[in-house]
Amino acid sequence: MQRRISLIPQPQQLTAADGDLDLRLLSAIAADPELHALGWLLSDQLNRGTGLRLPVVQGTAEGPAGGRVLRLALAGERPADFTTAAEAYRLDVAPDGVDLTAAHPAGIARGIATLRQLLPADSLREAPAAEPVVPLVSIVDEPRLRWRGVMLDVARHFQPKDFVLKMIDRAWLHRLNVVHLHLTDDQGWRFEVPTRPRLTEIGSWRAATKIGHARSDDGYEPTPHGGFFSVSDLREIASYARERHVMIVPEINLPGHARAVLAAYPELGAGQDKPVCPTFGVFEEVLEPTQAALDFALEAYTAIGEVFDGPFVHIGGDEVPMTQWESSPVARALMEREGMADVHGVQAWFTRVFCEHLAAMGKRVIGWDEILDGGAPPEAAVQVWRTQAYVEKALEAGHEVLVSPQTHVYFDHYESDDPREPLRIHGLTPIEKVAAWDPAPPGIDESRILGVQAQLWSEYLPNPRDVEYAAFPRLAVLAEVAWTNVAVREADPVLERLPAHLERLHAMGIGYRPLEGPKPWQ
Ligand code: TNX
Repeated sequence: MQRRISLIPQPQQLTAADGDLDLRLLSAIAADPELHALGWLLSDQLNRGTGLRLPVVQGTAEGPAGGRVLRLALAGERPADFTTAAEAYRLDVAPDGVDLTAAHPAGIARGIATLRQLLPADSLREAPAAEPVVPLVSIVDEPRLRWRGVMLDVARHFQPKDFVLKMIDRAWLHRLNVVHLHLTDDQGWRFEVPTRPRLTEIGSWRAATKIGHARSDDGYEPTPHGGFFSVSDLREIASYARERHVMIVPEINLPGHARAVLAAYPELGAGQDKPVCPTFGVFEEVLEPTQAALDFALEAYTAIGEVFDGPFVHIGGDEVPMTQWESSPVARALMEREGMADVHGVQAWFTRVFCEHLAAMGKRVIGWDEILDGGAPPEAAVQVWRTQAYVEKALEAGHEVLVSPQTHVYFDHYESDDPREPLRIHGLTPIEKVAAWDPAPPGIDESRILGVQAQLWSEYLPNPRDVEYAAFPRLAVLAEVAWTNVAVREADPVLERLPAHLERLHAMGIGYRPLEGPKPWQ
């Protein structure tokens, strides 16, 4: 009988043979020069979890003299960055060594993640706790979708740099390739812009007022809150992610959800002075469509686009109330000058200028699906969180689409209707629903679907522990939905592989939600 190998995501093709390879029989990691950094990361991980020490040496076709090796090699014509082909890899574990080959370093990074899952779960600990033994397998793998992401909302509740780095590692282990940082919202501005000091002096802090979302009886105690990433923090996050071939997509959410900006620089808005929001919801304050507001926004996008060298910048654009613009003489004048059909044109004006500016920096824009309401340049990608109708609308208007429906991938929603579940904003997204989901069902042009992304909105997730509990294990299942073709998923359902995977999460110290039901610690 073939032995059971429980990887998540399931590789597209996996053949197992009888027997194991003990990595202690190897002499080195033999890597192409371009792969040395990844080689050392792998060497360090093996060392931490198993005590094994493998030096990284220059790879050759035969490997270094006198021994079996773990080979990391580039082969074939190099595909463009951010394509599924760039993340394809082949992994052979045989009695005479390990061979990991790919056409692009990103594929090697994905193969390393699979290799780490082939090791015993305890090898994912931070202290030597497992034997470095791997089953003999042959894997040929490539993701179904290009963008497989998770969003951290560090705006509603700030989450420290170390937690962001940990989530990058967890994304990597699950062969996710995007961590989207929601850096600004009504409740806080979370990164330093040296030319705009008030953003972090004022905009990153909020007072201890009662948090009352839609419900005022939610039991949440008022707490003061704050924090932000310095430029050095951002640089550290950027290089940590880059080494792991994980793309950071930074979001500066404008022109709505802007109360933290307006608390710092009230002259950019139309209303009276108001503090950084101590409550959650949708607020009517927006940027006024003035040159000063544009200058501010472009300065902020430039700053973030320079730190994160990935191809995308997220401009937000969700839930922008039109009320202030409807009564603003500045907005009225703009509408007349530009011949806008309605007030949604004002948002479209912001979107267009942001796109042009970021395009000049070599970036692509992505925005929430509300950017469709007034129209957006077709090269902007659209992250659809509302209904399937917006997927169709976006595709019809020529956009590529990141699918993130709140019905399936909002992991800030309840996991069951058990009254012992920790307090959540609303919604119900059990893990079975995630596992059964096809993000690009037949009839949709899959080539225009960028991918899928889970959201961890943090109104009700005040610290990393809460975020972890909400994220896992649903995020592991989502990683499979994003990576693995439907037929392969159906042949070996992910929920049956999940119990073995939970041992990995446990070894990594992740406070995940147990499958049998909530065990809130509060
Ligand atoms: C809607 S999704 C929002 C967020 C909230 C979230 C809560 C989106 C683009 N906007 O501002 O945090 O719902 O689930």
